[in-house]
Amino acid sequence: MAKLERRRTRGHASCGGRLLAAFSSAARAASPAAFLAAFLMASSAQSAGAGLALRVEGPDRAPVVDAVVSLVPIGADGATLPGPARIGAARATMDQVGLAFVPHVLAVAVGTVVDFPNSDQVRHSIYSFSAAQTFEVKLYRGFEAPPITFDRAGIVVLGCNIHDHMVGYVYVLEAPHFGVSDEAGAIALGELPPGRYRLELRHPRLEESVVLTREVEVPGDSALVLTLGATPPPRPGSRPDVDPLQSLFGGPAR
Ligand SMILES: [Cu+2]
Repeated sequence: MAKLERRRTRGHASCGGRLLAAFSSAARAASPAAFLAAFLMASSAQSAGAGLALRVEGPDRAPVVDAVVSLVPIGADGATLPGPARIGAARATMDQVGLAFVPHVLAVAVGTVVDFPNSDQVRHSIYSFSAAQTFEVKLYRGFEAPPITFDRAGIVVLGCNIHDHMVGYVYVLEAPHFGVSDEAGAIALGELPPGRYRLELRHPRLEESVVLTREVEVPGDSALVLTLGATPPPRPGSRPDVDPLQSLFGGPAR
């Protein structure tokens, strides 16, 4: 078990600029006691192979969904290396299904083109005020929205002007390896080149985008359990404030 370094960035609602720049300039938590419970512990199971299977869980060992984990290689001098652009993952989709963004949390590499289809029968009007990508697509259905290129690292918070409960997140990352934990808390990062990596974990419902970090060795650390010291609150909007049928037949009601 290792206590991990943790740093804070500004709140994600106003988080702008490049994440890495924000990280490097971010002061350490001013009040460590405030986050005494929010440190990350890890245990590793040794086995051969260069794959890395992660599981994110809370202090009660329950799986934690929506955690964003990224890995950046560490060079011989201890500095992190710029990650190569992801090959074959330059396009991603953030759908809208049942008055919710699907997936709730999307992680992409810088430069990824994201499509925003609307699979609902009702029209959505989506927007982001986040500095990393400010945009608005007014009322639309189906595939009417133009794709958006996310070319700045940062956290982009999505909303809908019609349905206030709708919230989604796009994490735009400069790391070459990353994933988002599923309902089982699992992230499969697949095969990684041997070496040391800086693992960073973020969660949209960890206060002020606390960034939890630790070092990982590949091969060696083939299966890691990342245990949060606090359980993130449940997803917002999991209980829509609008009945889909009411919205469908009554127009775009709130
Ligand atoms: Cu909507």
